Amino acid sequence: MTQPLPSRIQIIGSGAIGSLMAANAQRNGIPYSLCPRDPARLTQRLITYSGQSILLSGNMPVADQLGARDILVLPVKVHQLAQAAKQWQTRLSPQTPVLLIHNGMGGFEAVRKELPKQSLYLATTSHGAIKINHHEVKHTGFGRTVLGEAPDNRDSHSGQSELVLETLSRCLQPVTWQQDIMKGLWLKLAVNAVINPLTAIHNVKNGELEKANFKGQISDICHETAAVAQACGMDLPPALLEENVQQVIGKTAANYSSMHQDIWHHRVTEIAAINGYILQQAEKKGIDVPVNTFLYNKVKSMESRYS
Ligand code: KPL
Repeated sequence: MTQPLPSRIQIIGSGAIGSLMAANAQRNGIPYSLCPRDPARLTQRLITYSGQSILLSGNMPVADQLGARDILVLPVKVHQLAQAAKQWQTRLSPQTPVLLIHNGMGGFEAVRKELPKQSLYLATTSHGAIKINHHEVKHTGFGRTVLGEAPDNRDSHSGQSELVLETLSRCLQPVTWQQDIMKGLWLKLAVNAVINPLTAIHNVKNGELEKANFKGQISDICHETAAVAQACGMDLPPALLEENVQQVIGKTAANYSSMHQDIWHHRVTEIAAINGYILQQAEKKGIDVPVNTFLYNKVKSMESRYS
């Protein structure tokens, strides 16, 4: 049986993960369009994980309107999502699936306000990619991706989930479908709550966190995050979070995390959607999270030096 493929994927922005998806779409014959906020920053080349160079020669003009067989992909930071969704509100057919892929939490709630009836799909990935200059992206870490449907999707249109799964499996493989995607997002939240602020604050690659001096702090962050997750109805024991964090550290040892890169390039980080989200939920549930609070404040003060 032939698998369904989209007529096009419209990717918003021209960041590292969106560009990686575009290059893989091109390799697999899926029409795509990258849509940078600043046209002077359009990614034109990807250096693959094995060191090959791929010119993004197939980039199509930005779509005026998207149909049932197209997919809108929003690989942007949580704080940029509401505006991006607003811009596309009137350009989507009721059947166009919208795929969100970002670090941290709070993204789908922001998009849902703008697109109340659209079918939303949520994904998280541990692939590492870096924008090395305005026009080039390097795939630095071969990770994995999990995908699922937003918990409040109304009736999904027939074939939509298959279409999104098949497409993402070609653009960000390997992809696992997760029935309870919120659990997958919490697991990734714990990974980002550890790796991102610690690497940014200490100005180190992910692999440096394997050293013994970080062990206690990593364990504390996982215990705090597990307590908050539990209070939010997610059964994720601290030992499971810790094991998963250590695995990702090992697999991405040679990478600089996205928060390290954001601080380095004086960009707004995702701290609000990562440790900030944990703080928010902890406050609602009356849980103390001193280590997450310290990391949040520290990264905020680093950001405030340039923003
Ligand atoms: O998601 C990441 C990030 O840098 O944002 C990890 C998995 C930590 C890889 O660096």
